Amino acid sequence: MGYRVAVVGATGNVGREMMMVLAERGFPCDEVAAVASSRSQGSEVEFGDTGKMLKCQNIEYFDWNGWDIALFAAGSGPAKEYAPKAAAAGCVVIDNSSLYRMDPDVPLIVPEVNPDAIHDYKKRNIIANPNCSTAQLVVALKPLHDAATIKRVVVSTYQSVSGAGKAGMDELFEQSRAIFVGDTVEPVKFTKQIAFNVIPHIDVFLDDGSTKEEWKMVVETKKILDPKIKLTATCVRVPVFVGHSEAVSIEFENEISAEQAQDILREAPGCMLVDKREDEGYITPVEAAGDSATYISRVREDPTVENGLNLWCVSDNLRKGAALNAVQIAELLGRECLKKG
Ligand code: 11C
Repeated sequence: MGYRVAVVGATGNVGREMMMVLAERGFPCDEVAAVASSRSQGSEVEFGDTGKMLKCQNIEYFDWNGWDIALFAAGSGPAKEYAPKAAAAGCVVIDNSSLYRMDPDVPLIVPEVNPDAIHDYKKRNIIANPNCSTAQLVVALKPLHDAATIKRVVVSTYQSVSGAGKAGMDELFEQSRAIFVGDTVEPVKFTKQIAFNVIPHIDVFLDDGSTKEEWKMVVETKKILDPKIKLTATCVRVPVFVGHSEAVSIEFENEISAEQAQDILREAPGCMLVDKREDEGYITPVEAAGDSATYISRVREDPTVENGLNLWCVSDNLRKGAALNAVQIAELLGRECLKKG
């Protein structure tokens, strides 16, 4: 016996990827519903590569009773309106928006890092999925924190346009084409030209001069991994379609060599170490896209601080950063809390 699973926001980048990951991993589904806004009602989405087409159901009239799990990838607005309704009907919500992440009654989970937090789902029947740039970072940090206790992290991100949805991907494509044919380029989704450019601005500015994306990396890392870790981030949008990259500098309490860190990361859950000091001995977003791993490369000692390491971390933001992590949470929930059969 399996679960009845609803994917909310089924026509978006992340919703489609959720369908793909559920099918690919053989998640035990008795039934899957594609749920979307009234705009998508009647359109069809494929359940992974199975050929099975699902007709989108209008979220306004969706009856949550009898559904076990809802994977929400519809943004904060629908999460605010519909997640409490689903939760009240007994359907456990795993929400990909930022809305509930810092709610003390909602666990924020990366299964490789803080699986024990799953039991807190009962407080609201809602579980939060972290921001994509946080998810891959904590997968890389966790085993190193266990080994040598992280004091401080400085991270610079190189985030792909798919983080801004399909409109972001279309804008990169259209602008690149326009520049080649000599047309004018007008930014719409992004604040400046993204083709052949980089933009140090993701999400809104906060009073202290940081952006909300940078703030999310700080507070989410503390909630998932350890509130004692100090972290500072600079988040940058780059003209890459899929795959977020991060340059990470870490200061530890205790001594740890680059070689020890490589040995630890080679065995760590969710991590894939590709670290040869030669041409092509590292991973770029083009290789990480479509894959589940958090790739780590360029591990080296940082001689400018005591017990410091630098590394490069790349992952598919639509998978580990969103859909895959949500499905892994559903798997964990099934194993630990909602056993069937
Ligand atoms: C981006 N990280 O790349 C964002 C997308 O809080 O879930 C995901 C935003 C979030 O633009």
